[in-house]
Amino acid sequence: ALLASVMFSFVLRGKLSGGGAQGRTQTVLKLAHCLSTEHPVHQAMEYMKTHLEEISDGRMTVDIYPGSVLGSETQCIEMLQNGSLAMTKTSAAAMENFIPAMAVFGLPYIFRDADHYWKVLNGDIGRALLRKGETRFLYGLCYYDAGSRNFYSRGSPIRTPEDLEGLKIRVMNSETAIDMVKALGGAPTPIAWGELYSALAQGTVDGAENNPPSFISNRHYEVCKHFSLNGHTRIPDILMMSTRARDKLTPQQREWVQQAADASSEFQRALWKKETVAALKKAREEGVNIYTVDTAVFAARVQPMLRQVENPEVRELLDRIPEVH
Ligand code: EAX
Repeated sequence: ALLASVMFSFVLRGKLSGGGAQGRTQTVLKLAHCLSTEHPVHQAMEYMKTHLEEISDGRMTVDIYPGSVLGSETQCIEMLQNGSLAMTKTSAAAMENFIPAMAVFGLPYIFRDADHYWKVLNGDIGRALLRKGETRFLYGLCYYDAGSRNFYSRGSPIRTPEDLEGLKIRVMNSETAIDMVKALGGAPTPIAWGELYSALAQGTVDGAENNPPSFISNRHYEVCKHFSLNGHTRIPDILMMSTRARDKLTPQQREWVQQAADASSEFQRALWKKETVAALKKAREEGVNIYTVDTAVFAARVQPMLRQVENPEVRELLDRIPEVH
């Protein structure tokens, strides 16, 4: 035990004298987002922070403000644009208001499975989309898995599109999400993520749609006891940086940030699978009924919506995505 503690203090001292920010300025990047600290995407951003401190030898760090404390998803994106915030995590859905081509991710049933989705994200299409916001002060660093989204509800289950008839369903701040819920027969209601728990509790909406980890980490299972595995969309999360903040960094610092982001994306992708399984287990333990449904019936209902896409960039992506193998 003595030897162990001597070795421990040696390692600790070695670290402190070598690392830390002693005697030199430390660059601190401010990152705000809407998720709870239990969410796997928050954990990925914590990982990114630690990794950045390590590879920069303490010269850079990130201050994370979770839980919508600095504003909604859309407000955070706007803060990136005016330079008052360095980074945010946003859903690609909220990004369609800033980068129209991002709307492609909000279209239902366009990916064959998680593997196809990641091939698109990590391939030419995904990489080009991350670069598209630069003229609007938005620099995409990496994607995080946000799984597939599913309907959940308070009163009665949603097992077919007919069950959505007359139900008010919370959607993200996205025209595509609004159109999709309409196409399926529901009444879409945009509400910020941070306000959704109380909207569900008070019955302002009858249900919502999301992935299992989000359903669990914001405790929506306390109110909604029906969760359908209909998997209508796979909309990634994006770690976004303000070009105004990025322009102030040295090339070396930019590289560290990118490296830390890439490492966190890889970390998160593995964590996500585990957390999705754990979230569904937790939901069952909390008395939530989980339904396997005929997804083909949902997919059939949204085909007209897919045919009606007008944006030429989105149309082109819609044609290219099935070709990715
Ligand atoms: O993951 O607002 C939403 O539904 C988003 O998915 C949010 O970032 C939680």
